[in-house]
Amino acid sequence: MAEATVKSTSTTQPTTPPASDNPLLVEVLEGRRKSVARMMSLAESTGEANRALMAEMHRHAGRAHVVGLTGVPGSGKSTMARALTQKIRESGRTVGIVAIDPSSPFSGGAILGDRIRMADITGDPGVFIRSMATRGELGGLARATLDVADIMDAAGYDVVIIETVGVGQDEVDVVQAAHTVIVVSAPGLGDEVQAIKAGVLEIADIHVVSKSDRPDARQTAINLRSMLKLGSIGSGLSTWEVPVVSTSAQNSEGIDKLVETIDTHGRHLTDTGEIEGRRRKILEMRIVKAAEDIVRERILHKGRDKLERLIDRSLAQQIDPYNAAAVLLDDS
Ligand SMILES: Nc1nc2c(ncn2[C@@H]2O[C@H](COP(=O)(O)OP(=O)(O)OP(=O)(O)O)[C@@H](O)[C@H]2O)c(=O)[nH]1
Ligand SMILES: [Mg+2]
Repeated sequence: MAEATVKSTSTTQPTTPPASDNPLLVEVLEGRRKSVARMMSLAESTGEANRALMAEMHRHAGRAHVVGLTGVPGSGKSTMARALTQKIRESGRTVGIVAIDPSSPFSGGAILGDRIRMADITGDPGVFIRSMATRGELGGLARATLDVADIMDAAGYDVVIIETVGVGQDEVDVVQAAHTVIVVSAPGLGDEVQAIKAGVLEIADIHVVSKSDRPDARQTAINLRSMLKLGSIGSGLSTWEVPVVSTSAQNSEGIDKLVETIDTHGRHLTDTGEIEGRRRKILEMRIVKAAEDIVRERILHKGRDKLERLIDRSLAQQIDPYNAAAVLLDDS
């Protein structure tokens, strides 16, 4: 793909960090696609050198409107991300999409039909798409995904969409690192699937019923609205009234309304000052996750010998796992 740059049109003004003397970061800040991709690969690996680079990069993020998109597999998230991106691009804003999703059509390994459907945004220099490979160490994946979102932000993309299946605490944490959380419900899902989602329904700032071209979509919207009314889902403290928006990405219906609702929510956060509380929550989660990564790296790599000795002692019943953990963390 041709080298292209993007320019932020965002209006929020964070304090300007000092210019970087890291050539890769300078190019990322200029929005050069190849450098953005290279930095994302670095974000996916761990290690102290990369951590220092990510730390510097992080100081340049904070302008983008980050939108989380979650919902069970097959609920229509990727299709919706694409439709949203097209609509947002019409307003001149640029979009980054990061997906934790092995089966995502963003991965490039998707079936032909998906490739064709994605083609309309993949050639657009104002759009950057990155799929995160699911790997063993989920904690690391969550951190890397948020770093990748930050890189898009630092590179000047105005809106960053994070797509993730909302199963597992890490994935829920990732999507909650967004300013605006969208929970996608497809019509006709059974109770079983709804139960899996129970914890996820309440993190929504916006509920979306996807595939509204299907006859059972109306009932799904009615169910969600009644759950919201009864207060069985929905977050307590905000003055934001969680809306239910029906969309058909296939027929391009409701997408305008959804973009409008996302923008309204963004303004609501700034106008009410709720954005501050949200930023604190996001930072708390990220600091804790970064600390977990550091500790895991220390004890599994550098402290390996000490860990092995403690396992030996535990096996010989000379120490219990709790005291072993305390010993392990001591000066590790
Ligand atoms: N009828 C209809 N089908 C849709 C619509 N949007 C998506 N689909 C179909 O639903 C299926 C899943 O769509 P995806 O966008 O891949 O869903 P996803 O949530 O990203 O799926 P995973 O990434 O596997 O979790 C595909 O076969 C789509 O063609 C829609 O608006 N209407
Ligand atoms: Mg997907």
